[in-house]
Amino acid sequence: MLIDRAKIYVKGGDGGRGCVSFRREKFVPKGGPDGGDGGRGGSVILEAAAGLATLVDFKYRQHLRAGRGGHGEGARRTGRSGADLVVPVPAGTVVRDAATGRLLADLVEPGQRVVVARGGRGGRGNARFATPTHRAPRRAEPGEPGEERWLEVELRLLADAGLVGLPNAGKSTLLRRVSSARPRVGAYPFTTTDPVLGAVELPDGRGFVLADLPGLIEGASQGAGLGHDFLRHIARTRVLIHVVDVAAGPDVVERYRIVRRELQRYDPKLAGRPALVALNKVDLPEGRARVEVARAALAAEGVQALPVSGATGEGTDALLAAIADRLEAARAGEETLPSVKK
Ligand SMILES: Nc1nc2c(ncn2[C@@H]2O[C@H](COP(=O)(O)OP(=O)(O)OP(=O)(O)O)[C@@H](O)[C@H]2O)c(=O)[nH]1
Ligand SMILES: [Mg+2]
Repeated sequence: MLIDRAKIYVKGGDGGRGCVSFRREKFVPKGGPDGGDGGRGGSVILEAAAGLATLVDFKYRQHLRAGRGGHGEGARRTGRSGADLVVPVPAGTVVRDAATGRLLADLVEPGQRVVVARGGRGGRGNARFATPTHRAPRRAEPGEPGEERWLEVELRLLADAGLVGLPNAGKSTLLRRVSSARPRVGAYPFTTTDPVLGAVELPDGRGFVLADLPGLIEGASQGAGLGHDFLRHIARTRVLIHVVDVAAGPDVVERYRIVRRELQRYDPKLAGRPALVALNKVDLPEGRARVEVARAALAAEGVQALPVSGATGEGTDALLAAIADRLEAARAGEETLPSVKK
């Protein structure tokens, strides 16, 4: 199961204590102060890493602490710096301060980093407090404590294209057909509860990541069905593929509209995202009979619809090529990923 949310505690290392010390050398009876500074504490850093797909590690490791700074020593020796703790997270991780909800980072590309808890500064040793009138200070500072806080981390899918549609429309069957992903298929609604990603490769060498998403029902934007949990995930897909079961009844276009309306209610920007309709289950005679009417009606609205069957594979090559074309066009027209919505 995809665990895509976690709450974690992070604490930077405390700074080391400054040292109180006086020089003691042969032939130098009254040595001056030579206590060194404490070392600084390490910071906790989250770094997006390729190859990670979930936040499940945080279930077992909820408290993350960086190393503390070493204490200062005599002969003006500064304490050792505490080690930073670099924690790999999947690309697509959004990081918030749990107390305020403030967005701290949106780690999109592998290698991107954010310091989530700074280490404390080391305290100054007594060597730093010497003045002409006060030559033998016995004063040194304690180290500064490291920053600490609770974070909320959330993983958003970074799929190129997402399969959306009512429950049972055949989204998972389609993903199984066109990729090596193995989402569960069932003859009942809400078989899919967590998104599943599949890598799709076309004969012409093009490829993209396709996400199978949980079914969406009327009222989803208000939380019905799997509601927001589902909708959060499509925030970043570049192209939406509406999977409509043409065999389920004559109101094919209406079934597409229900889903489109919910997407729009959730986030008006989604309505403007490139979309295609897959008229699915054309292997069934009652389905095939409705294809042309539905196609014409959608074409009149400027929506491209293609007949497919996830069960037999009919039409899937043309669908994948159409998705790849749309992706190319979308990529060319956008510099950065669509922004995040909470
Ligand atoms: N005849 C036929 N049946 C299909 C086709 N695609 C899916 N089915 C059947 O439709 C039912 C639902 O398929 P799923 O792929 O689980 O549908 P889904 O859209 O992923 O459903 P949820 O995860 O519940 O939203 C299953 O019984 C499938 O076997 C198709 O192209 N033709
Ligand atoms: Mg499914």
